[in-house]
Amino acid sequence: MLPNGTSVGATRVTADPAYLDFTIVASTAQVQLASGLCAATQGSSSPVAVWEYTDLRSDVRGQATALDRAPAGAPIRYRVDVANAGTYALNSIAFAAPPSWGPATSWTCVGLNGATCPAATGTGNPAGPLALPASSTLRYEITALAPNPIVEGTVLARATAPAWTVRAATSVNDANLTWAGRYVDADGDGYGAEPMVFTAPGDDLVSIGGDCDDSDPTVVPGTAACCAQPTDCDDGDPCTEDVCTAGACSHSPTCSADAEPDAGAADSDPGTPPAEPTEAVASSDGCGCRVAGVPSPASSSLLALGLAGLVGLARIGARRRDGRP
Ligand SMILES: [Ca+2]
Ligand SMILES: [Ca+2]
Repeated sequence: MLPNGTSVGATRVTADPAYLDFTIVASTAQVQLASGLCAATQGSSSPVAVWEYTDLRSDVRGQATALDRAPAGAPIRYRVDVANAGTYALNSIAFAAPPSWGPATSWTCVGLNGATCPAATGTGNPAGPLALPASSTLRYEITALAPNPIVEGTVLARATAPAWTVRAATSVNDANLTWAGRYVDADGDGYGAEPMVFTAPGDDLVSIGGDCDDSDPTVVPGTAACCAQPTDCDDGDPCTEDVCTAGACSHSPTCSADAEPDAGAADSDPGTPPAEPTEAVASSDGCGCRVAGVPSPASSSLLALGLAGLVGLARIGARRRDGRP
């Protein structure tokens, strides 16, 4: 509160560093620097020539933290704290923290230690200018969608004090977050679980996926328990086809074994003979198919040999009945 007849003027001097030049007109005045030191007193009505000035030191610090990992296209969150760690209240703090891969979708803001958010919530990228009392913090929690398909990305959170302040060495204008596509490897076998996630760096991340069981380090891609290709599924049976689908092996006969036709079922086309069932059979040269009830080529040959033998025996018997040797 100023007594009657007192006025205070301030002029910004654009030197390097810039400073504020105060002029005080008062019958009784005491000029006290923000540092707390008394600069001058005046007991008359003459203006106080204030030739001393103090640097307006600022110490704005930004910090960025990733909060989520998510597959392509899913929401992820990151937190950005903007703190005024200095001893003066500051306004006009420039602020932005946009994702490089696309705009944020929404944000929330909480004021800590006396700070007041410009708004509690918002859409898109949050932005300054911000006003912060000394030793206070604004905490933003920002939501964006992970890129789809996943690409590498960055978040540059930048909080900059007004240009007429002198930045303290402890100021942190820029806080960077880097994001990339990685797989989470929970069992430490070097292979991560699918799907790939968009994530900040972490010790449990790897660049190779495909782990069918990320709780068991003995299950890794390239084995029958976690196949990557059909050769991982070889069961040694030449009459089955080995298939790898989504990390799991299956084995199907190389010939389809259709069920016998239902005797009670009506034939929709009497002129068409019912399909003959087939089955897989092993042969010396691999695996083949034959129609059920019809001898395979191999068994037909054996039958022919057997019939030939029977004919030979009949002829021998006939000769004996004739008295011939
Ligand atoms: Ca693993
Ligand atoms: Ca595993």
